[in-house]
Amino acid sequence: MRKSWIPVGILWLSYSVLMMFAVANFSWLPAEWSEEAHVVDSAMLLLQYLGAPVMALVLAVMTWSVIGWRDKGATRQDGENIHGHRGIVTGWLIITSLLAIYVVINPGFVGLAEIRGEPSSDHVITLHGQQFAWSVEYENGATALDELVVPADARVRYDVMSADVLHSFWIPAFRIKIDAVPGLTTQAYATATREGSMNDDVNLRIQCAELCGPGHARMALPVRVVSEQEFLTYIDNLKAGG
Ligand SMILES: [Cu+2]
Repeated sequence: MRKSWIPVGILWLSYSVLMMFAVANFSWLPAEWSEEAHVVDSAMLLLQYLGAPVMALVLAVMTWSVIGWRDKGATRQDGENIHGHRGIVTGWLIITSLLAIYVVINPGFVGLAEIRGEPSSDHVITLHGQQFAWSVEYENGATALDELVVPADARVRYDVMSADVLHSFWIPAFRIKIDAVPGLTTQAYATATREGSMNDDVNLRIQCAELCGPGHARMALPVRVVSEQEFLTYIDNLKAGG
């Protein structure tokens, strides 16, 4: 038994290296359209790096259970009892606790401070969620139901409200998400980095991210990022027309 930890160790190391190589070289994350997105993406990346050796250990033990610890048919009895090992248990607790505390602080607190620590904004846009649609209210009072238009290179504060049940305001391309809670106004910040629309990237949309009823999956609204000047013209026209 003791000797088989050598192949398990080799498998663990190999799987870890392989997985970390995959994390480093392949990105499964969608394109970033906001300044805040990199904070979330780098947190995701860090968690993948930290998770790789853990998953590798599980896979290594599983692989060796199939190959090395296979019951060759000689016995049909319970295996040897394994009793606790104080050193392993203590070490495991200390290491995992330290890791957990580390990720709570960074990227947890540090990332949150970077995304929403600075309460200033160039524009405020209010989003009203209700089963099963979003309506947009701009700072001049103009409202829209067909799309959300936001200025590029400007920090926008999104005030989010709900008229009925819990919803969640989420723009995947911006990597921002905040619950829409009846009776409360919740806030999120995002600074769009370039112009574009849902035709360029399907993630450039508001998507409800809190199961709110049968129409939940369709509770989406296209997002269009335009220049600041275009944005101001748009909301002026919207007000004049509406
Ligand atoms: Cu929903």
